[in-house]
Amino acid sequence: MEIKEYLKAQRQIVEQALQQYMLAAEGDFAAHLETMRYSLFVGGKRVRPIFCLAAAHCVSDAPEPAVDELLLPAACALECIHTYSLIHDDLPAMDNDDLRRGQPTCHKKFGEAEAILAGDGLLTYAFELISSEKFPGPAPAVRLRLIAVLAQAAGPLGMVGGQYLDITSEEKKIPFELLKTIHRSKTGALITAAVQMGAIGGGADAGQLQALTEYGKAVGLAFQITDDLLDATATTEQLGKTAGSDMWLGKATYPAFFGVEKTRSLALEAADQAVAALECFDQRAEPLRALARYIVSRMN
Ligand code: GRG
Repeated sequence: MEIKEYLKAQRQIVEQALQQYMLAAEGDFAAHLETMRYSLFVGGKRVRPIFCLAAAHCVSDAPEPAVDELLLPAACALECIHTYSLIHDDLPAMDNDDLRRGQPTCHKKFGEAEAILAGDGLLTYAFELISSEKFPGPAPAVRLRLIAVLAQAAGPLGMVGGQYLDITSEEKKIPFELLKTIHRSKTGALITAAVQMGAIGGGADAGQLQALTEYGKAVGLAFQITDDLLDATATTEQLGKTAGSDMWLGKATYPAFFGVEKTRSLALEAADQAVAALECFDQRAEPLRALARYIVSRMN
């Protein structure tokens, strides 16, 4: 299957699950729930849930629909946490952006306090999705491992810590090592967690989990290098978010360190490393291989 068709099909599965598992905007909290739903359903590539399911398919012997049934709430949890991070990242106190996923950002649409709470709601609901027996999921011990992996990746030594380093490094000349730490934690940690959660949920053995972790780290880096590149080279229309914002905010990026051409080759190198980490897998890893190549060739 072509990667474009594969992505379309997987996105549909994720979209349907998000509709199924996300709280409806009704009752006493309807207005608050609507702010969460707005940012979640306004668009998005759904890359993290897709990585999660693809990693599970790569190691599990069960038919794909059965694997999906069990892991979709966890995959949706990843998208909830990612969406929360975008809402908070766009706030005036952070990157102060008006546009996200081609539409007004959550605080532009609903107000700042409402947007902060939309993020908080999505972050917290993510853990309900994985832990509550209301939702399908693997055995309790496996759920616990998924929760630990996700919490660690999203928390102070992962995405939130990376955001802190990013925000406090603006307008500063930082060493390349620090830029790598920022990319690894701010963006890479959640993508690596998505792959690891799929692997764990799909029943990976220790060797498979190790290989998929290497893949996740490399693909996470490739993703953020490409994000840096697109910010510097694509248009606001193509991105659905303000282009060139890294430069305006005085952020350290790969293009700022290496220029556009070298950055492009570093992104490809990271994608190659991701593919190389999958050497021990058979054709069931083909979607993961194609995803690694896709994320460095994407246009948004
Ligand atoms: C806790 C107050 C508070 C704030 C935290 C954690 C955080 C704010 C921000 C996370 C950092 C962040 C937004 C990193 C950027 C990662 C990235 C490359 C986002 C774009 O992801 P895509 O391209 O977006 O997958 P779509 O819209 O397709 O889902």
